[in-house]
Amino acid sequence: MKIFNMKNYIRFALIIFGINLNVNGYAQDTLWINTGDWHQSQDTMSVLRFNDTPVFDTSNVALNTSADASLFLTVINMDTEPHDFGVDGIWSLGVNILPNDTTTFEIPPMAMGTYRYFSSDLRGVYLGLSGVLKVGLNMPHQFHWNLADCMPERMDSISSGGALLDDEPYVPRYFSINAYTYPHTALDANGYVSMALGDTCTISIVNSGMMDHVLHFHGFHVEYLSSTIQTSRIGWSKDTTPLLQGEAVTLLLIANQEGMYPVHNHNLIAVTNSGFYPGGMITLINITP
Ligand SMILES: [Cu+2]
Repeated sequence: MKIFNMKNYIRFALIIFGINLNVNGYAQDTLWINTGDWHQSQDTMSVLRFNDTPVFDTSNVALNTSADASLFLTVINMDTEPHDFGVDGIWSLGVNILPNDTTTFEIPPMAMGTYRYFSSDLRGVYLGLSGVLKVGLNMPHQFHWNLADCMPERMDSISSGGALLDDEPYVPRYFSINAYTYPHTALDANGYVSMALGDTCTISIVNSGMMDHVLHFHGFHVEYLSSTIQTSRIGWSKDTTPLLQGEAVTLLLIANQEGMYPVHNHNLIAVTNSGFYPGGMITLINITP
């Protein structure tokens, strides 16, 4: 039996509390795959989330690691079905995490930027197992927007073990940022950008949806620091950022003026909740003196 020395004990304690620790050139983190309900307008959907505790939270947790170290990730599957796991464009493992089982694997060091981590199986894709992985972002102010589009009929069918229902056209009814839809996006401390004049932040965006999305910034131009798909945009300064399906980008925002400014999806359907405007993918940038 292995002797449990103090260093291991501290490391173990930190893992239990979901704290990301960098010891001896590598980092560790733990994700729980939790099941729960997601309430939107008149719909309640059974969904899956990656959380940093065994308690269901409506938003997938954002992972944060440094650029020069491996990340040892432990995933605990509380779902009734097995799930795979991968990071877009970087690595896809033959990982299969059985129900009520735990798997630990290594994500090798990656370049600075934002990446998507996710499960690619049907339940994972449609019920919400997709999150933001931030690598080497050192800005004191950091925000993230995990974009999703949701069609309750398909989700209900998959959730109950049924077919994908892809004979019918894909008509999502909800469009969310970190699983919040406007006006509730203002309650999301990870997504609602609140800073003082002169501050600078990064915004890590992942498109976890089944369609492309385009975000329009009012008041600011943002600079592309990274992209997993449209790499030719790195260094561009734009007020409109298209995100292809599955894409992850890092934007730099400099708060060079005061006031409250909206950021919204340029597709008018995506700024509705169940067909009613305004809703969906709208959030705010609030810059105080
Ligand atoms: Cu606009």
